[in-house]
Amino acid sequence: MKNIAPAIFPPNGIGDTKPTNQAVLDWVHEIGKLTTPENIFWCDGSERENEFLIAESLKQNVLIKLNEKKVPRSYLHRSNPNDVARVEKVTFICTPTKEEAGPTNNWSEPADTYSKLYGLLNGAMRGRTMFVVPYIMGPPDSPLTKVGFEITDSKYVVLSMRIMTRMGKIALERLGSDPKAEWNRGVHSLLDVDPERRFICHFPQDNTIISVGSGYGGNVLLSKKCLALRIGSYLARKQGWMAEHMLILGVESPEGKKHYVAAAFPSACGKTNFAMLIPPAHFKGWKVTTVGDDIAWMEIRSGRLYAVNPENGYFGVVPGTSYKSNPNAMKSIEHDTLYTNVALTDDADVWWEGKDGAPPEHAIDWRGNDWTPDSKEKAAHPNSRFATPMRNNPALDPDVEKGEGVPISAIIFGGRRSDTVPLIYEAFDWIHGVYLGATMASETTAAATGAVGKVRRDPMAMLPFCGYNIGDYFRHWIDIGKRLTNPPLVFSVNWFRKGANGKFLWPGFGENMRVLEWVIDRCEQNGGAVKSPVGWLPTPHDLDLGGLDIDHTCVADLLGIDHEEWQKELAEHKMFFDSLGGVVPEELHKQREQFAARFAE
Ligand code: GTP
Ligand code: SPV
Ligand code: MN
Repeated sequence: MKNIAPAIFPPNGIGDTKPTNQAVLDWVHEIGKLTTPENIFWCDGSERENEFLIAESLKQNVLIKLNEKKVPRSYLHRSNPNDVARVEKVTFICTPTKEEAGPTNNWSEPADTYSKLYGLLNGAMRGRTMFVVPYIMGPPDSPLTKVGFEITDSKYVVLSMRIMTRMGKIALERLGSDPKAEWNRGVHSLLDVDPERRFICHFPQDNTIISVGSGYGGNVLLSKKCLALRIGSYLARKQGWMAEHMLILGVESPEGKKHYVAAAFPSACGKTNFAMLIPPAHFKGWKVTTVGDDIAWMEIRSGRLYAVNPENGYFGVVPGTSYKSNPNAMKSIEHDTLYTNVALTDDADVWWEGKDGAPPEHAIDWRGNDWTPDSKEKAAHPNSRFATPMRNNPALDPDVEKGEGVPISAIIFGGRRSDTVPLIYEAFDWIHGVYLGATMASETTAAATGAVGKVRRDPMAMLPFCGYNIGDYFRHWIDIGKRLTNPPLVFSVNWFRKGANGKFLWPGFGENMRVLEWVIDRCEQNGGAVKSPVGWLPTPHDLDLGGLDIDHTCVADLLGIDHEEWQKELAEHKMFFDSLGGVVPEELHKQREQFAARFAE
């Protein structure tokens, strides 16, 4: 196997912060014996360590230094062109029985899978450095916070984990020396980045993740989709909380009244953008702040849902990000940012499709080839990403570190739907809301490999991330509702409905404030709505469209319920439930019948 990640040799005082916990030491020893690295590098998260790793990464061309004036302390990484997104078909949930993984997950038998993966890992780090990355997910004083360790042979992973998690000493201190303490074991090796030898496997019953053969984002930053969502959702059900693919935002009215809202949109469907929304000029005095942009961990306190963001940074979609669409994201990624698969300009700046201003006359594209505006290929990969510390965000919510989390007033589900689904509507109650989440669908995006633009059901935006049987997951949502005396209101949104001309009907981005305001009005019990078969629907007068240049017919189309389209939609809900083979709770079947009956009225 070609050594694509040669060892590095730190000076004294770097890479030697060993944990005291014997269980961790034993596990690192075991993986070391298996993978036979040149040396072991124990990360502590310090500035000095980071500088050393960056310098070594520059030497090995893992990173390219960007223009210090234009994007200070920022770097570009190019992944292997065969390795640019999550790969769902090689992502496995390895529970003891297939039934526990359920109908929506790839399942493989744990013992067989361990032995297959150990076979692949055998000698895999020869000539490489094995990094041990301790991290925590969650604010330091939250009861939900989890400790994880990721072993990796990728410097890019270490540098990314430092941005995306609270990494280093903080985790060693939190774990302490109790060998029975709960912590997640993550093993990652690039191997030779061969798609044929790429597997992302989760063993929820062992709190273990093994990922091989990839160097890309959600496949290898094991804190994120693997721990915070797949293993997280499994633990959450067992322990009575929720791990969801949701952004969390705060919204404060001019009168100073503040609400928090969580929203589940599938990958590349607008979470980061919504979480960083800047209200248009018409909404003077309104303020939106970000708690999280991708993942929410929620628990019940005094009958309400409270949410924390387990992450410490944003791993966001780059293309389309501009001062027009998302100024807060632009400010966040102007410095101290690790870019992956964007284009490099001749003055060592970064460029992507949709960035402000004219395209450069010449650039190096994400593959490392010459690019000009006449090139047929895209300069930046559609799933190119930034990793940036959340503290770069000018709109970061002041309570982001609060251990108890923030109280959630509303939950929003939303997908990418060209037709059928209106801009916004509200569920009649919690169980109806669970049904909206369970049946949501979205056109697929570049965030995962495979076809783009195909409508698929993606319950609660968790299809690729639920670490156990989806039927039990629906049941968990229903049970949580029973424990809530003050449940959040539940809404459905669709920023992506298209008109007859094939163009988006809704301007989106900052203008989504108009929809958000209606959500807040509903939470305050003063927003107008009409009862429709799908749920509470605003009329055009209930939405504040002041100062927005949009025609009346567009608004009518955005809020329209087309009975024919909905007949088809309801038939697809049934097909989806049927395809799950009997795991769907009876309450949800009943919701579907009531849905259909309301249309028949
Ligand atoms: P993941 O990081 O993959 O989970 O994605 P995400 O859900 O955070 O999506 P993100 O906010 O990065 O947006 C993905 C794409 O959708 C980008 O190309 C955005 O420009 C586009 N987008 C986001 N919000 C809107 C919107 O309100 N309207 C339209 N038309 N496009 C949007
Ligand atoms: C997603 O696909 O939902 C992401 C990007 O947030 S990744 O971390 O690659 O999963
Ligand atoms: Mn995501």
